[in-house]
Amino acid sequence: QQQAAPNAAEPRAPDGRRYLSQPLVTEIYTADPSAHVWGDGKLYVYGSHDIDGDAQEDDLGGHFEMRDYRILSMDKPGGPVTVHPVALDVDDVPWAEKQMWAPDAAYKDGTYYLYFPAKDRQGAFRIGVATSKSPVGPFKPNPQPIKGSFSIDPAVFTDDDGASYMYFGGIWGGQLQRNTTGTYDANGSKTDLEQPTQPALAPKIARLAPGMTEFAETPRDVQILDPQGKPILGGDTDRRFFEAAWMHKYNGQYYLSYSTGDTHYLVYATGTSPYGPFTYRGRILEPVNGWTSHHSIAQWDGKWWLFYHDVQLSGQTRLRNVKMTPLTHNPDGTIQTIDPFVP
Ligand code: FUB
Repeated sequence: QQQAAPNAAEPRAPDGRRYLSQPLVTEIYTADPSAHVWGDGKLYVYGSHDIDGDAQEDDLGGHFEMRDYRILSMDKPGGPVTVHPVALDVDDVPWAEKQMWAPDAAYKDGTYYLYFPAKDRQGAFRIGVATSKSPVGPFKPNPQPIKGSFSIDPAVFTDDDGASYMYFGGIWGGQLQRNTTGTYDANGSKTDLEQPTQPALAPKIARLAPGMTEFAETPRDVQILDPQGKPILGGDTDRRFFEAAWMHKYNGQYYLSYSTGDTHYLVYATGTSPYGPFTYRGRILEPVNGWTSHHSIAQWDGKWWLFYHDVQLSGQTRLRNVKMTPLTHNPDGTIQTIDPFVP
């Protein structure tokens, strides 16, 4: 069989590999896509709006200097993508100083909620909430961060019974390791617990109060176990939680997925309750072109999709672009691992 001639214009990764999918938009840099389908059947992506700042790259993500949010929407898979105007700017958030990182959104009773992490003036990440009557904003922020919130990467999951839960947290620049006592410790470890043979730091979960703007309970740890039922350890960097928690429900099972950060995998663990415990099952996405990997999983138009990002457009860690690709659950409940490149 004859091979198609390679297309010189086709974008390739620096090592020559061809990309599995193309950026959803090219006019702005976008990352950390949290995808949702609300009542109108369109798909909305609530993500980070990456910008090119002055900060040097460092291990704590100081080079992610985002200041606002732009929401994307699509009417149908493969159709045109609309980039909506600024939905929320850091200058409109009284408590926030900088670094508007990965957000998420929820809908309840005619109101859309945007949840977002940002650093306060003490340099501590907190999680804020803003509301709008439109899925694309503009959003009006509450004057204070959510009481009891800390760290980054909020992901809000609403269960079939209407209860909503926020998963959140991230180590290293996400500061989970600096929030182990209930108070932010600016002098705490830069990375993690620094105890590789002890259970790794866990993502957090808190049920949201009916008004969706406060925690209904003190955040608790989400336990992630290996298939033998033992906690995943801090030194198990191919499987331990780093950041980017996401929850989806499939066939009555709860799927917690997350990024392993410095080993660059998106992985998942399953359980029978939104609180866990969750058992590690495998990888969803192999490493992309770029340091960070952050995703969401949503059902749309009768199919399941993975939303993720890489740095195809810029080649720079700080300037990412979101993508989407079909995701498949196997009959035994496992997820087929996706390679972000084609052979
Ligand atoms: O976009 C800034 C940070 O990078 C996110 O909060 C992390 O999940 C990582 O993608």
